[in-house]
Amino acid sequence: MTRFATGETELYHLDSDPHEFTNLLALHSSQSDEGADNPEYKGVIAKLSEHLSLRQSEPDAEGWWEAEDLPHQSSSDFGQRGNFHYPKPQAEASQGNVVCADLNKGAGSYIEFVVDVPTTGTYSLGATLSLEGSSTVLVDDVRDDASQADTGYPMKTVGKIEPGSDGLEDVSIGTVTFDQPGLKLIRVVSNVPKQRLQIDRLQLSIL
Ligand SMILES: [Ca+2]
Repeated sequence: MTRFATGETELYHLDSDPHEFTNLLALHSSQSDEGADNPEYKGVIAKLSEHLSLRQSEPDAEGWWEAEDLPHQSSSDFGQRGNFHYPKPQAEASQGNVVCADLNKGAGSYIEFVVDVPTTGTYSLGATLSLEGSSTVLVDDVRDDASQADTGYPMKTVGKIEPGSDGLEDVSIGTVTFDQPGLKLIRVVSNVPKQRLQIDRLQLSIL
């Protein structure tokens, strides 16, 4: 089962459909406005929902979110397989963990995070991370639009970041103005064919 930050739920039978081609809830949606209400799957959805750890985190007093606590996904979740992301313990990291993303499906591969921004305004965006190649950071409101998951979807560019020292470092990415509160995507797009990105935390400070 997959539940998106926007609330949509998908269900796949991984034994018979390992590549997740057939969303069982969509298959039966003609019988019900809400696929998840289909009696055939209601029990399994209720059971799997108990295991979901997704929650919307709050930033600390200085506007830092731990990357590992935020909903995140890499471009591999949609279409081409070949990118991977996973939480990874790291002694020097804030809260002892980073999100590690192996972006190896070419330039345009990305890792993105969802943050809940309650206040409109202009913010400076920063991060603690390490990267192996040049990357561009984009933001957008979370929209109910499947094409938003596509590489090349038009989003606001906040800035470009370049590899520095070997370890984690604090980088200032740029400024961004949010005209409305709510869920925002922060997407880090690789500009090189292959690299490993490690993201410890993200910061939005209102200017
Ligand atoms: Ca962290």
